[in-house]
Amino acid sequence: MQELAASTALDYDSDVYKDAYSRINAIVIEGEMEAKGNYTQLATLLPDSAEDLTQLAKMEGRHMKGFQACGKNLSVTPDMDFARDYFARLHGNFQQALADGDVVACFLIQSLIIECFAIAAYNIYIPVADPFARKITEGVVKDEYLHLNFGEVWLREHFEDVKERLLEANKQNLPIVWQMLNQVEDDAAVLGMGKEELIEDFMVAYSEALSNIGFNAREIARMSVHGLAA
Ligand code: Y39
Ligand code: FE
Ligand code: FE
Ligand code: FE
Repeated sequence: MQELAASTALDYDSDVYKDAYSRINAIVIEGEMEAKGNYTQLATLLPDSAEDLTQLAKMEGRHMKGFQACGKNLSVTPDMDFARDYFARLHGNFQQALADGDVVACFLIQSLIIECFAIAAYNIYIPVADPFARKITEGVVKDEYLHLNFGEVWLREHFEDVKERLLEANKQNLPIVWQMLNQVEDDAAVLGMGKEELIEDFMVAYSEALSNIGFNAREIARMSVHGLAA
């Protein structure tokens, strides 16, 4: 019921809403575009999974187009310069991992951290989205669970070999997500998305993923605490 109250109170046509949307929509478009690039590049490191990864990349490209349509539908111009800066650190870390041939860090950054961020953001957005964007986002979030699952399966299959590297990469990248969340807290609130709900949804998805990969409860707690050091 809370969602209903929030969504009826939102004025999708107001300048305040559109201004916040110009940044959040841009972040999502940029994120989808980078996700497409990340899976395409990851395919070059993993010939055995190249076909699957190329399929994921195609899905990300479709997501990007869907969210571009959401902005157009509200007559909003996405602030892509803001969005590029927003993703710069994760982008840099992914590119570094790629250059190092560090598949584990690549998976952690894209398939665990970024996918969980997307899942949290889209789940929290759906109940407060305009009807056009809601339909698009409902379709997209289903795909994001598949992407997260792909990373989980790969990492689980190599768990003993990748465990230490995952711990390090988590420590390096999880704090960045919290900083990113803090950065758009006010814009998200204008769209009816609460920061605490976002954090909760992220942590549920992220800890479930870590558990599926093979970490125990204490390890997951320790990894989560590193995120709080933001
Ligand atoms: O795998 C994917 O499709 C991920 C790229 C997309 C990330 C989207 C990030 C959304 C953050 C929105 C922040 C709202 C508070
Ligand atoms: Fe409710
Ligand atoms: Fe996506
Ligand atoms: Fe994805």
